[in-house]
Amino acid sequence: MNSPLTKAGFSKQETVAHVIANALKKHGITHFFGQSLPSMFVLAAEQIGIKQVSYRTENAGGYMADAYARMSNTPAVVTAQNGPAAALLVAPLAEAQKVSIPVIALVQDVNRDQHDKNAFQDLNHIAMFESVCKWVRRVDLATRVEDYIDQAFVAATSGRPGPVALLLPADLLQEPAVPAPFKRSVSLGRFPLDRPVANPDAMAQAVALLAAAQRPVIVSGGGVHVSQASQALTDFADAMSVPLATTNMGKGAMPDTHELALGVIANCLGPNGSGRYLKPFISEADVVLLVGNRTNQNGTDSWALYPKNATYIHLDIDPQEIGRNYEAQVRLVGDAKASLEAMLHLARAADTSARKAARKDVIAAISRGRDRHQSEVAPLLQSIDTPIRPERIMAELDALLTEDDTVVADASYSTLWVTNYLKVRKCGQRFLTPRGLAGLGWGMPMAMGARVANERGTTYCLVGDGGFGHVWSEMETAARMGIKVVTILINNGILGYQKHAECLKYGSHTSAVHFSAVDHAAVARAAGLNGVRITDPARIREAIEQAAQSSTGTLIEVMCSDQAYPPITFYTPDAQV
Ligand SMILES: Cc1ncc(C[n+]2csc(CCOP(=O)(O)OP(=O)(O)O)c2C)c(N)n1
Ligand SMILES: [Mg+2]
Repeated sequence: MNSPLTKAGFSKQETVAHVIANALKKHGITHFFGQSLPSMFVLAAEQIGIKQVSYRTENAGGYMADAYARMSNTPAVVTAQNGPAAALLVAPLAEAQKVSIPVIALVQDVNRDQHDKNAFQDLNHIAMFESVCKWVRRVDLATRVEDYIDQAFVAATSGRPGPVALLLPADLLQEPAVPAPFKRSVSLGRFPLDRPVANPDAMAQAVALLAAAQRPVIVSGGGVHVSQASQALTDFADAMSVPLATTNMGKGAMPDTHELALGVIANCLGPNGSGRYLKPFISEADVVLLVGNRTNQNGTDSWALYPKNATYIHLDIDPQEIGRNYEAQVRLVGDAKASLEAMLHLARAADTSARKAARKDVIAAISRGRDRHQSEVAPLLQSIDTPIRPERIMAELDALLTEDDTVVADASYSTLWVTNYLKVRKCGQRFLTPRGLAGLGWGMPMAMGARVANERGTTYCLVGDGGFGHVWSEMETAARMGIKVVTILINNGILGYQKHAECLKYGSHTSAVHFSAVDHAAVARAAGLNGVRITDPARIREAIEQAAQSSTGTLIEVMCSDQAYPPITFYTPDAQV
């Protein structure tokens, strides 16, 4: 029997799919995350040299795109089929929406004459995506394709960036291209697309308030990275002699070697927490400058950390975030980097003598707080216990970390080990965590997307065994696509956070929290990566070193204690839970 696949190689040219591919190229898109669909688009894109980074599940593809955008400060494109595949993009787009990351989802839709007829895999995609995207549209006319692509890029990258979805009917993609009435040639492939500066009077007021304050503090959130404002923020804090703390998402804004760096405070206030002895810098502040900070639950220790009587100055691109939980006396609506650069000029011209006079005491107090924490955790960092303590893993990783490295963590405890124990080496160093929604399993694909965006240094990823179970299949993708990530798996045999929280809150746990023994290192090897299992803490460092040197990705499975609790206030004795 003759094969039904009789057509010669892909020969179509100048279709609507080609117009889309060319528009992406114009916007600087060099990679997209996909799994062959919409086929016409992928064929056209590969034909003109845009690289498809494939995924095994759309979930993972969306997280790869998210991290790619976070690392490259360019919008990232993920593609998927209509129906079930589109539905799997909802979770990653929701994360991107929460953390203001421009992910552009190009999703196939059924043929234009098949809507509402129970066509195969038809769904009301617009309604489905609307709650997790900034902008959702379907393009129905060949003449309007470039208009819609540009609108998608502008929506994703301007103002408060965020995810968008553009639906592409399958039949439209095959139509011949028609010239658009107006030529479009400007590239929009970066974010923030525009950098509006805050009101000059408000900025002057902010600088004056900080200069005159007794105990001022700056707390930056993830918006600092979205705006690439780390250097501007560090320079401003330095010029004003104001200490700077970050949230989990803001980690990396200032090097920990800087004398005014407080590090992550709010989510590290429990036993052994790095923020414990530095907490008064926030809780007793008289003037607080919030920068790109959503004042969310984790970033405020459930809104218990911030002082009631302080004066709040709030800088954000989204006016709605300003004053959301803490009434702002000074509203600074603008791009963080551009506004902080302008504020730096004001700071240099201002009388900051009182701050300069106070600086010595401030840095002495910071250094005392840091030393006290270090001596408290030293036994854990050097622990020779087996099963192994996660803190020991973090100490070994921290000893090897360089300023070119990127660290990605999964949700659950992995995020907290990373934000509490790893030191920031340089301004703007990235510690990526899926902390918009803290969905499990998103770390490993995020590390892959981060690696595709930036191959400098080593890309480390810390995951728990529960979360990792969501995405084992992507190890094959990493091996096939040559994406090198050093993944450190904390195998504690349990859904740790889940089990511990249930025990703490209810005095018991459900039957779902214990796993049977899994040889993850063997799974990694079977999928084409290096896989090693570590049971002796003395072997962690050489395993990481070898993995960093290998040209292939590695899974280092560390057999860990199931009784290690990260340093959140939830685990403080007598905490109200
Ligand atoms: C997608 C998703 N499902 C469920 C949860 C709820 N949850 C939070 S932490 C956790 C346990 C995580 O276990 P593991 O990945 O092994 O990490 P560990 O806490 O043991 O280090 C669960 C089930 C979640 N955050 N996201
Ligand atoms: Mg676990």
